[in-house]
Amino acid sequence: MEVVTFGESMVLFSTDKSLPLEYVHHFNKQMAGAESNVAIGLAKLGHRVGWFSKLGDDPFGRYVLHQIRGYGIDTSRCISTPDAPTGVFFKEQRSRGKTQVYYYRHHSAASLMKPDELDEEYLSGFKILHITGITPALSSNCLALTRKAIAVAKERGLKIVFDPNVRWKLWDSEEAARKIMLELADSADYVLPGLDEGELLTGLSQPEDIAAALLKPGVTGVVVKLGGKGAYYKSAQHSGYMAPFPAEEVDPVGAGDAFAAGFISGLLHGEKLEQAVLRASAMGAIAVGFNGDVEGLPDETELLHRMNSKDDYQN
Ligand code: KDG
Repeated sequence: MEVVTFGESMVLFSTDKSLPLEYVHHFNKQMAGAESNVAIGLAKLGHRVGWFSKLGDDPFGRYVLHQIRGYGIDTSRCISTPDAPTGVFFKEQRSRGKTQVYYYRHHSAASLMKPDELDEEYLSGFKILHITGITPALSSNCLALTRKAIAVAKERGLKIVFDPNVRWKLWDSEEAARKIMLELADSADYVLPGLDEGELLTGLSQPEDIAAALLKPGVTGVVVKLGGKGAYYKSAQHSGYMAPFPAEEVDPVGAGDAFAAGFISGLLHGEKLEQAVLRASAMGAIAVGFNGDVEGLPDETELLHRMNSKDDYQN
């Protein structure tokens, strides 16, 4: 197996209309969750992936599980519980490309995940552990689980890719988010912040400064995502700007997860940092062109086509 990730996946109710939710009568049911988005992105590219979580023993939990399993992702370590429901959230479309989410995930099944449920042997079978800053924000037990997964991954030689994925609605304060995010960033091999997340973590505003500050001993590479402006990457040996892929933005939610999936895929292919960022950027550009988190994620052929058709990129 290649990549393992864990976190909360929820049922997402979205709408076709650009309207405040109080005026919406019909919703589309989809499945979403940052970590499962990454898992699906990788599985669609042909990688062997495991994802685990705790789901409610309810129809939504079964729906989420069947969806993820349907992509060929190993879900054998998922736990189903009657003690809490599967989380759900609603996505409001204010205008094209501008969305707002409403969570109903407090005390959800996933927030009940705990460290002593981690199957350490299972983790040994993977090369890369992907974590996000969402899981540690769900509960103190989820934070403890994240810390344990990192410790076990390090002990067993897995590389750790950390995407801060700051979700303000889940944190009590900016300070609480910063403290935990910095701890997790310091323990990762690769850190993938957005520009605002980089600012939160370092207090700096320039991508070069943010990347330099996060490239602490033990961290191999930092990639600062700049949205429509591309990305900035830095390792001890290489650094540079990746120009953006041309993209028509329909729904930006999930683009960061697509980027992470592309980046991890690059690492698995043994690519250098710059090449992995190129792959990541192409994934992000494809993903923003579709409504929904995973619907637009490409297979390897489509991704290569997109990468090869990029006009130019600069160092
Ligand atoms: O990255 C996309 C996610 O925001 C979405 O799928 C839901 O995991 C999610 C979250 O916590 O916001």
